[in-house]
Amino acid sequence: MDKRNVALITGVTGQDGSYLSEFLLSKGYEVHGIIRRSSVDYRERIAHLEGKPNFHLHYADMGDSMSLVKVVGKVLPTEIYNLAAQSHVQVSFDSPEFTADVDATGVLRVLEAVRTNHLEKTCRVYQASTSELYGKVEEVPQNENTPFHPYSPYAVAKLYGFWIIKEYREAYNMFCCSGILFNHESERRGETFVTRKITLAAARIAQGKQDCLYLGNLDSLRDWGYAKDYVECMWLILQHDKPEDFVIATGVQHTVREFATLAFHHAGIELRWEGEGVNEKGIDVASGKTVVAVSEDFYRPTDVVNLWGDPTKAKAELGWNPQKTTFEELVKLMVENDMRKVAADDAASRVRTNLAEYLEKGLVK
Ligand code: NAP
Ligand code: F7E
Repeated sequence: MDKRNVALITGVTGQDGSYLSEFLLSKGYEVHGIIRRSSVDYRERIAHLEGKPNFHLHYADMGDSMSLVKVVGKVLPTEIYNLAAQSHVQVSFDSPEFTADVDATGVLRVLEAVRTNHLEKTCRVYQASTSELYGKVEEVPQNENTPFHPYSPYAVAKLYGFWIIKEYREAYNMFCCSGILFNHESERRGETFVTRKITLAAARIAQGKQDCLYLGNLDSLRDWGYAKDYVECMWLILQHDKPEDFVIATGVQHTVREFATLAFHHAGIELRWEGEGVNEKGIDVASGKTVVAVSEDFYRPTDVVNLWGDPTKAKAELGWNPQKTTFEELVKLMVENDMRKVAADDAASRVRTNLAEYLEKGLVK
């Protein structure tokens, strides 16, 4: 049995990769991450980790098998966390082929890199699966036995990832598992996902730097948790005595409208909702101004509207607490973070200002 604790994280620069790196370093792991070449050399979410003795980065790409085989052979990981993905559902409608290559075939490439290096017996693999597999839901709430009904190119690609992990577990007796994670958010969430888009806009509107926030489907229901709590579960899944798949969720559901109402409240703006569908508006009770409006630009060709996870198995078998950070605490911490960021108005936030203007005009989804 290999007693070393060496983790390889794909997607290390993402929201989850950055929290997972911190978590594994605190547990004494040697942590390796793969990065892809970018014209910008600043990796905001992991900048504070770069240069630490147990933290190492390697160039590779999920679309390039040889690069993955080489990194796995060099690092000889005892655990791989496959988090890399084109993770934006809306973008998967614009770039479906790229999404399939990275999110579906990419998983196969990681598994084959393990086999090519003969690490099947010593290296455990975690796959970042998703509640999007339930898609056009066939049951509410969703658990490990709920049938899948993927409803976007992203979800279809992730379904391949889920099944190829299961196949390699059975065919080659590998310890590989999927965490079926419901939406999880944080101060580090990408700025075009709905929660962060809302908290950033609420902070900007409260500070007079933006007039209105445009959103799509306000009725969409999500089970939102805190990313920092969820990365612990990824690790617990790989420490379990047998390789199994787990639903990771809070067990609590809210609409996009509820998230926005609470976020604006924490930014000091009380909202009143008027109208329906594309004509619905969120009005600032104090000023009477419309600060939230609906734009069809943010409607999806097919939208997943009723996600609600049942974390009973993770609670019972992994001892994980799904309510460590509540919905109310999550929204508050995200808004407080963005209030500080917007107020700082440094060079970095000026770049974000441009993005916020793009978001406001519906140019970036
Ligand atoms: P994220 O912030 O979008 O991060 C995605 C990561 O994947 C980034 O590090 C990105 O690198 C990397 N990546 C993308 N394409 C790549 C490629 N071709 N080669 C190498 N790296 C590539 O996503 P996240 O929110 O942390 O989510 C982590 C994983 O969990 C993803 O697989 C996502 O699909 C899945 N998931 C997320 C949620 C959620 O609510 N957050 C829920 C369920 C499942 P760059 O920085 O270079 O772009
Ligand atoms: O959308 C609605 C939108 O983009 C949530 C990824 O991490 O979680 C994430 O995917 C809901 C959808 O996340 C806007 O139509 C309304 O119904 O924040 P989102 P997502 O699509 O749920 C899953 C679990 C993953 O696996 C993914 O990687 O909000 N919505 N108005 C909007 N969404 C966006 N982005 N922007 C809007 O203006």
